[in-house]
Amino acid sequence: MAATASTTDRITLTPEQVDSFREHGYLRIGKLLDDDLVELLRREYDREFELAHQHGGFRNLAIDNTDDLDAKNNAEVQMLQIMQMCERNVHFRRLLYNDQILDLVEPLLGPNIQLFHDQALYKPARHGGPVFWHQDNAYWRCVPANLVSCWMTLDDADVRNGAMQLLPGSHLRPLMHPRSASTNALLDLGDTVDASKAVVIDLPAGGAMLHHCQTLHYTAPNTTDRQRRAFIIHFMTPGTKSLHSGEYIRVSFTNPMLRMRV
Ligand SMILES: O=C(O)CCC(=O)C(=O)O
Repeated sequence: MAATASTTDRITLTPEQVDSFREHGYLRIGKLLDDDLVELLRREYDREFELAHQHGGFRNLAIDNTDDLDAKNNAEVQMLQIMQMCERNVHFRRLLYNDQILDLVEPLLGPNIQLFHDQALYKPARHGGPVFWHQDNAYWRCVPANLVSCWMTLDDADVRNGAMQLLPGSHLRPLMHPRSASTNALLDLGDTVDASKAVVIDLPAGGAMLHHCQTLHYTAPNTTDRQRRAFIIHFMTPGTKSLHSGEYIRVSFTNPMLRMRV
């Protein structure tokens, strides 16, 4: 089955790209997943969200955290999140171990790569909500703060349907984040961020970009007729500690080692 063949022609990071990531805190990769794989992942993604709409197991980040399924499903604005797709779907679990993706992450994170978590972030057509300006590590509180995320889109993404927007160089300084005024599910740095300096990363379906866990980023509401289905893998080095628990994040089914070279 061609769909399990994974990525397009092998992409390796050049030393200039690694330097650019270190300087700017992100890197646009471009087309990464081949069209057969994108088709397969779209079907599985839609199936998981359909099941989630019926039975729960997702959050609508546009509204306050709640288990009320009707409230989540019927909210006017929909910024939908399924955490750990890898625990419910083998195709997304397989993607965690994709050598091409790990080869992109290794020069940035080192040879031993552990999963922090993955997530699907879905902005439906016409009423997809924003993800406000934030640094991921303001949510996570991990040390060392050197996690790397691979953000992939299953649809063409541009500024109008929720492409990633980032502030270059912002990963060098952690910031305190207030809760959003509109939803307690999100943090929001609001207009303390100079959004005029933002870079928009347009990507084709199957495209990818990498960002550091302190790089400021934002995605706009989706008011177009096109959906925007994103899947993100957050990678860390073994020995990362969560300041929420005060504990090292142990290797487990939920936090597997994805690559080990020792
Ligand atoms: O996909 C989005 O809309 C937001 C993504 C994001 O915040 C992240 O990847 O950390």
